[in-house]
Amino acid sequence: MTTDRSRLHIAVQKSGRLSDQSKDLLKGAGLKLQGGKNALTARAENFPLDLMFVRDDDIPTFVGDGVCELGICGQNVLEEDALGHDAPRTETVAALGFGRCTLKIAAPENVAYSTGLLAGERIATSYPRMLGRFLAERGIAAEIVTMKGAVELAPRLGIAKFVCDLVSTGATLEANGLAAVETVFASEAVLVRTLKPVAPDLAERATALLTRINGVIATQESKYIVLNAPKDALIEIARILPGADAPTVVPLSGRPGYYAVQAVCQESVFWETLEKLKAAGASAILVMPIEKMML
Ligand code: PRT
Ligand code: ZN
Repeated sequence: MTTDRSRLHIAVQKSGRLSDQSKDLLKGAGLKLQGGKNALTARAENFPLDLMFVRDDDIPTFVGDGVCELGICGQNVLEEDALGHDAPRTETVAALGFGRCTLKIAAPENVAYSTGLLAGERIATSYPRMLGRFLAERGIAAEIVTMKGAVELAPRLGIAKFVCDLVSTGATLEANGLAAVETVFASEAVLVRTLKPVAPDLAERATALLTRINGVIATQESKYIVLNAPKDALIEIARILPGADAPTVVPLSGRPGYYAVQAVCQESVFWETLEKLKAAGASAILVMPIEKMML
């Protein structure tokens, strides 16, 4: 693949668990994407950015080598790659809040597990470097069996006694008679950028894109809250509002001693939060989504 050096390139997973949300994030940042379903690349019409669709395992290499200035992939894939290099090749610039999973060691359900049981056993995994580090840090000598996929089948096939695999719901482990016993690494999808030099104008565009993406991420969690409250409740209400800087407080006309409070909350607003606000004296509480935000 040759690349046009007058445009930015972002490596995203071609087809898999991160693909749709990666593209949605870029669309949410205002990019109009061209390119068919099976294309290897897609062009943003309204921004100097090309998407390159690759396997998730290749994304650290594409970004590390500087073929793509940016990339979206799981921290699990990045960490496994980083452990194979002497120096960092990519920099994480935003955690994206999707693709959450945990690399866990699992044992057959009928095993009364303790960490010491791993010693001398075989453990099947697609993440040999992270598992190796986990074992070395605990001084455990076990044999790592590297498998590309279907790791959960290893105990049944007699390949290994334990497995070390990604878990999200836990259904796969359960279906294979396995139970998680150790946590090796917690992961989510992240946006990374290359540590290779980037032309100043492209670096500037990358920073502009990052600002937009951070705005999208902030917007996903954030809510705009409006409520009415008596004067003596204002301090307590400001304390309860999650992740809000100084709220705007405006007197209500025709209701002496009462104020309208408006605030952007940058953390989740739960029903529990509303109940607390009500108990503190707030009424007519409205919670609204925020469409765009630039911090
Ligand atoms: O073709 P390509 O190489 O690009 O895709 P892939 O098949 O290697 O990756 P894919 O699409 O399965 O996962 C991409 C990324 O999603 C991973 O690198 C993780 O960062 C993230 N992710 C989040 C997961 C999971 N959750 C996950 N549950 N990746 C894999 N799994 C697998 C796991 O390996 C196990 O087989 O799902 C199964 C367990 O799921 P539960 O829900 O049964 O626990
Ligand atoms: Zn993969």
